Amino acid sequence: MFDKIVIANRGEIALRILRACRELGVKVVAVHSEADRNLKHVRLADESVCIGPAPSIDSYLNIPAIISAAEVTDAEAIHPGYGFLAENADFSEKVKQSGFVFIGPNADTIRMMGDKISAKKAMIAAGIPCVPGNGDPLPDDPEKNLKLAREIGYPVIIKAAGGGGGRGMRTVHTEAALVNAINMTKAEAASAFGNPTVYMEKFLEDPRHIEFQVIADSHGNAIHLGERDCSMQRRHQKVVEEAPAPGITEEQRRQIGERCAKACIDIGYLGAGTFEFLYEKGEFYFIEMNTRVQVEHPVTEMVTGFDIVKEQLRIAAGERLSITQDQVKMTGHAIECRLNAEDPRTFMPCPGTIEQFHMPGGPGIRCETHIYNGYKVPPYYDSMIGKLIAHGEDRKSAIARMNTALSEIIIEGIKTNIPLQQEIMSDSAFAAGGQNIHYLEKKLGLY
Ligand code: MV4
Repeated sequence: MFDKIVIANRGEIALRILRACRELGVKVVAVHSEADRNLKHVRLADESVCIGPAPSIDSYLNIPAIISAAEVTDAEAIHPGYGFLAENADFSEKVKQSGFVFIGPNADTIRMMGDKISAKKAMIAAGIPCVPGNGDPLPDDPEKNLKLAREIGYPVIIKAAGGGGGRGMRTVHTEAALVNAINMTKAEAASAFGNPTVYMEKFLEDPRHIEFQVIADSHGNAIHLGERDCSMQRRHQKVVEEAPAPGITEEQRRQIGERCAKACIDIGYLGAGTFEFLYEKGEFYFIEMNTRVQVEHPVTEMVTGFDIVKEQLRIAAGERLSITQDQVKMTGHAIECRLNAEDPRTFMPCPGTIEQFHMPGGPGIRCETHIYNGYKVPPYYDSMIGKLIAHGEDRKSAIARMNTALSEIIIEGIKTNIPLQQEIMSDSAFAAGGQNIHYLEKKLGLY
């Protein structure tokens, strides 16, 4: 195991990684911006290094500053968390070239999954079911594109190879709109991602978002940890996640999960990862792979009892996976509510000082947050200030525990989305389970 690592992130995930390090006896270097001197994990870390001014571009995205911090503190590895540089192939590469271990997949894998066309090609080759559409770059030939769309059948969706996470895509419902839509998406992709390449898929109108957690070691072993349902989202920001996904059978879980694990072995995947699928009419369709630990990883941890972050560290240190697939057992149900510093109705970010904070508790409750009494939520970063996770013997009891925790938690001084989360937890359609990706926005009256 490593003697010392750098945590190249902030907020709740930096604290989560620090706790995993503590359990493994690994010393922690916290790197932080000028605005983040009082972050909880910075106070708890063995050492800390200020890497630049508040704006992320000058600090958490400053590759030379982060690598220098690893050098001056004599650390061995760098954990990128999620967001910031976590899926930046150049960062992974530079970390390695500088003689440190990047806690995540290698640069080639990150690059392959960052390009949605090469990711889809790899998945088709690995036998993962994909959305109808060949995944080839669209040619500059309107007739060929009209023919392809006719074969797929309308509606279709045009997606940028450099996009992902909801960026760089456009749906097309009629033949008359196709050629212009392709040109528009290409122009936007060229300016946003520096890559005009686009591809075409069947547009699924009523899907759920279901993702499989995988983890692979450097000895050719890979396992899956089941799936999460992340369909409760607004503008591509997840709001509630849960595991397992309502209505998914043991057989579906085993079949898709094992294919994901096998795909990891085929592509030489290393570390934790997520296969994102759209799920419609009983079928799974791959859309993207995330090459990082995700915000919602705790729901998987709660139902499997498996520590994903500790395993990331072990694997990066060259150890074998600590369990085999048949040791993965799922117990009960877990739900996560993201807690954001924002207006619950307008969704405007709401930074400021936490005047009062009381953490909820009780059986099956886990609260992942870095906030404390007097902590000042800075305006420079994502508005998520924590996550509340409830585990119960079944979905109903997980919801009941979440409702209890939401009514118990006290966060004063800033506005939060807790009222919204209470509304979702009391929603009859949510209680039924299995709503699609449009449900929350429709409930909120966005469309
Ligand atoms: C789609 C789709 C429907 N059909 N692809 C949005 C984010 C990116 N990961 C892929 N996305 C979608 N791809 C096909 N062929 C609908 C979405 C989509 C979506 C997917 C997951 C979660 C929320 C979403 C919200 C709007 C659209």
